[in-house]
Amino acid sequence: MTEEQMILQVCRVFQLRGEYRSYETITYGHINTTYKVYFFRDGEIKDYILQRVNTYVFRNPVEVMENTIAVTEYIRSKIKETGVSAKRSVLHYQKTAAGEYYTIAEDGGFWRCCRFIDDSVTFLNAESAKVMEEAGKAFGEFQKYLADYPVEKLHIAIPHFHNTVMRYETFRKSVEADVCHRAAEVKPEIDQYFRLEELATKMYKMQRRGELPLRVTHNDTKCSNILFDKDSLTHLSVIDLDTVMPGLVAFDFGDAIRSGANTGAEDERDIKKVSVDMVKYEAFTKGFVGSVRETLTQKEKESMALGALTMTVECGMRFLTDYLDGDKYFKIHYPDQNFVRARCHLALADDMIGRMDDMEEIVAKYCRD
Ligand code: GN1
Ligand code: MG
Repeated sequence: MTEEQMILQVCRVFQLRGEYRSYETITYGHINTTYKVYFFRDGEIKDYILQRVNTYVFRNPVEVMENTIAVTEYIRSKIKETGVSAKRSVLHYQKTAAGEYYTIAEDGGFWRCCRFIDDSVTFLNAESAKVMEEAGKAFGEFQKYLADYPVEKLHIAIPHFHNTVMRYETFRKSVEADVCHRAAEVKPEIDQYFRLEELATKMYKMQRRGELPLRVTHNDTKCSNILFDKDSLTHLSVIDLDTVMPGLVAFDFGDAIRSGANTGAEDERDIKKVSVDMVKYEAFTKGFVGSVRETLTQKEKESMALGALTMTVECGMRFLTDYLDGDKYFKIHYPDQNFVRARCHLALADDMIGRMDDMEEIVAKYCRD
């Protein structure tokens, strides 16, 4: 069966009606495989997003879907309470004839499907400060909508996801096992990650001591996980709810800065191009902190900038771990991409360390306003 036949078969399981036109592959995500499919119905094009969930990463995809639907519906009802239409602010997942939000296809794949939100766009890198401020609002509001969500009802999609201490343990094991014989050639980078260990595990240890509260967080707050209106660039919906779990608010703040405020690409080879864009940093802070500041404790406010550094080191170290393991986790588009990503994150972390005082001051400013 060709890829296209497979896709069409899955579309039919999700009861998509009309005349199938075409599909395209969306290459933004590093984990799941995503397609956009076009149908023609009632005189117009209807488009949908079809995803094959990565079951190597998500060992229990049924639970991931339960979380996703529960959170989606919770947010939908919160938005409706405000009297605003939720049509373009939350995803609408398709059901199979059996009433399920997923199907296991002939290829053994775990598939899900949702409507494409009309006139929406997403960005790999926040293209402007305006987009970053909107991104901040999107994740801040997401946090607010879920503030009273019953945490105990959430499945833990990936245990220890942002447990930086555990991530270091895994990294250490991969360095020792060195299954692909790559450790020698990347020794300087390995050493640098170990030098950052104390600083990068500080936040997790604060949480363990009970100094920072667990909240319902998104945990993967890349700019590409937000849909924006293509004309006004205002935020519409937060997407990719696979990792919604209890977490620290600084994880969500921090990962957005790691991904959205880097002056270079996530896999920038020329590390001279890598630094924190402080205009974008401030724009995101304004949007995010502006939405959540009333709910934050003093310690949480103080942990935001450290969250950016923590997420940068942790994510970079995960890329390096995967490089050492033989690129099993993150999708790569060229052979040493995980290594390049890891080296880029070291440069970004280094720049953040130099700017920590300014980063903290900017958060403090928006906490006061
Ligand atoms: C992955 O699925 P995607 O591409 O949004 C990863 C995140 C990383 C990110 C780095 C489940 O996110 O944790 O921060 O890549 N997701 C998972 O770009 O591991
Ligand atoms: Mg994801």
